[in-house]
Amino acid sequence: MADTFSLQRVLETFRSSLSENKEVYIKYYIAGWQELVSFMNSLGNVFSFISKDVVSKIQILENFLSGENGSYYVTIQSMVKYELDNDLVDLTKRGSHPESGCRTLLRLHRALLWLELFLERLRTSTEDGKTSVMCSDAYNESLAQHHPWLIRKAVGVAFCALPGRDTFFDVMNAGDHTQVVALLGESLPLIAEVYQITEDLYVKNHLLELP
Ligand code: 1PW
Repeated sequence: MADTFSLQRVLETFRSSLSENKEVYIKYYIAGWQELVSFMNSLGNVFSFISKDVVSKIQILENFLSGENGSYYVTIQSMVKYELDNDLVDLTKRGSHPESGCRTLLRLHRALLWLELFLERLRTSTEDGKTSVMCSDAYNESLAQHHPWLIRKAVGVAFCALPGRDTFFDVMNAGDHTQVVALLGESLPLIAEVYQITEDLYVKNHLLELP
């Protein structure tokens, strides 16, 4: 995978993650996150503690996918069924399965909502829009509720160090600003669809509060 970020590739991976019958392929879901990690890394060192956690979550899921039970981890749907049917998920407190696929993916799923809200703000922002404000508003509306005080503080500090809107658009590597906005308009419904499918699945199986 190239280490220069490209918004186009994020779009492509999320598009590939949806199967014909609307299941979500874990392989592409984590490939999408991999792209986002390379994006965070290009924003500078303040983001490394954030990307480190995402990288370790990606790694856990990759290990399941390439492990002996990998065939059960092809889609989020098959993973949820397999782990629940075989009691592989700590449902109320962390115990013998502290790093189940279900709880690991839930962390990325929550973060995906943040990303969706943030990119939507970026897409509709005006020239004087502040990325740090867009980022923290999106964060407060989503992921922050799941983070303890200390993490919220650290994340807030990282946001303050975000580059401005122009740099952001450049780093996305998708042409001039109008083209970036158009591509965001194309990507967001896809990201939102993947998010919603996962959300519905987790609601149905009572998995939204996994410890
Ligand atoms: C500029 C756009 C970047 C969008 C990327 C969004 C990624 C957000 C990840 C925030 C991670 C903060 C530090 C880690 C916190 C973990 O404790 C937490 N992980 C996540 C992904 O929220 C919860 O994982 P845990 O501790 O229950 O294993």
